[in-house]
Amino acid sequence: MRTFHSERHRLHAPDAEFSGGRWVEPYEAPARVDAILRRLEDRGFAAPIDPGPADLTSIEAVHDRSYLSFLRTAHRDWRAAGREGAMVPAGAPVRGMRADRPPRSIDGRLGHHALGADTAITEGSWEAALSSAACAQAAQRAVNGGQRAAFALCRPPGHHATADQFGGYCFLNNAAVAAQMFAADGARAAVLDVDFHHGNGTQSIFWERGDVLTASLHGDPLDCYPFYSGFADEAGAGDGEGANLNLPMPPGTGWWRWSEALERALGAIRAHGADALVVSLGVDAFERDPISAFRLTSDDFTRTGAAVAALGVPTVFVMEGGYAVDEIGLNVVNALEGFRGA
Ligand code: Q9C
Ligand code: ZN
Repeated sequence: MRTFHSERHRLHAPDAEFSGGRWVEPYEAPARVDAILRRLEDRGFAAPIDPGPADLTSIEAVHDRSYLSFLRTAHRDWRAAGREGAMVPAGAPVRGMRADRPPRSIDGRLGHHALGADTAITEGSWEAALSSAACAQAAQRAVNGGQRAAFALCRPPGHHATADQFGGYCFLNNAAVAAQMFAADGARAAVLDVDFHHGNGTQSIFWERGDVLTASLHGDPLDCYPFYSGFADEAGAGDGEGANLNLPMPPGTGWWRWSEALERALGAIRAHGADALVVSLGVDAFERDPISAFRLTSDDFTRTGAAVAALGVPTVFVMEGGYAVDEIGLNVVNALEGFRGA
């Protein structure tokens, strides 16, 4: 299986994350990728391929122009306003306020496009986000060209990013970009999101589209980030009505409950008639993930890969979350090998 990776992900590496009332080492850090690369090599995967520059066409098809131009110059505008360091929003247009009037001020624009304060924008964040999307694009092209599957080692991740908002460590929705490329080629695409957190960005991007099915397995939003999205009654709207499936599960969920939900999602993907699949491959459902609450074992990721392979649909794996750095490589490679071996 070809894997795509860009060293430019290192351009996004904030010093700290505000979490639980204090500044901590960011959970979403370059070491995650180093660990995955090491394990891919150990297990005999071919050397990862650099994707080259990103193509803006499919990125502009899933994100607003105004959001992309905000991201492109955000840190420069911040510096021009006399600020230093990373950009973290101090406010946002919450209930009762105006989200329909994009501000001129950089502080205002920052809040306007933010999902929360967990994701800092640094000088290199835009370049890193582009390189991440480029990995998803290159993997999609490989599969579109006849490969059974490909792995995009995306960092930063993408599935929380909406058409016009960043957060949950995400800037550009890499999985949505890949799915959009399949759809633009006339495929019936599906996105299966197995990251511990609800794929709110992917859901919202395809909310009114019936051509791309979105299905997500995740921690119940009553207990888990992103809290305000991911409930079972969110089914899509308009042409997209019935083309979104949320499978929230309680903290403590292990393989038995989780695999049942996986089978439901796979059933929906079959019923959709999908002929192209994008897997948002987060491995934070792992039992020792530091910010998540499910109990999948490393072997459960092998089983997951095998279950996905049984669909028999050309598949792009897109890296999302997973914060147990000591085991992230094992869990990712297990999923890919489970798929390959099935
Ligand atoms: N400081 C992904 O897995 N909440 N994003 C952090 C701990 C945000 C996770 C709480 C979690 C975002 C791609
Ligand atoms: Zn996650």
